Amino acid sequence: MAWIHEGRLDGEGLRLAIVVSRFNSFITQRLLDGALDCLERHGVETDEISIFWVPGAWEIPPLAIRVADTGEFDCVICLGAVIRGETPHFEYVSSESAKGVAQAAMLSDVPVIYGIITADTVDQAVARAGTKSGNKGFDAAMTALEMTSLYEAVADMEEIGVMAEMAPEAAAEEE
Ligand code: INI
Repeated sequence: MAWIHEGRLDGEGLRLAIVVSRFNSFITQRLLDGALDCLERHGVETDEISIFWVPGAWEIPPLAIRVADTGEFDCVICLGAVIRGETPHFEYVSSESAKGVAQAAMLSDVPVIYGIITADTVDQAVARAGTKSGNKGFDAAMTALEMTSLYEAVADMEEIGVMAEMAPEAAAEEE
């Protein structure tokens, strides 16, 4: 039979960071509210959550990786809103912020979650920030809980594996 590994949605005892951008804050504030609602409903203590405001989505990845590297947090959630305008600026900001968060996630020891909305219109962005299409901040926070628990499960496996190599009796006790 296969071993199934699934993340738990239990935030008790977790310390979380949220990096959120001020640009389009009428949307990002709603994403932040959704994320906080999710975390608090799942047992994360309010004073275990740190919020870092940055100017725009472009600035999210460089700060997110630094926050992750402090070792102070179990997970970093990135929230932003990039809305298409009349110029190609949208393409640069949306693709670089997505690539940057992906890179931060690959390089960090803790999960770095992508909760940046990219929308063609303000209506589309509003729909994803707590109206017709749910709240992408809430969704990002759910993903954060799930991934944090999976990272912990894998770290526990690695620890038991290392112990097994060093002292088989100690590993057996741990299990
Ligand atoms: N930043 C956003 O977060 N969303 C946008 O829609 C946006 N647009 O379209 O310009 C945006 N630009 C600012 C950018 O993120 C940087 O803050 C700025 O270029 C300074 O580095």
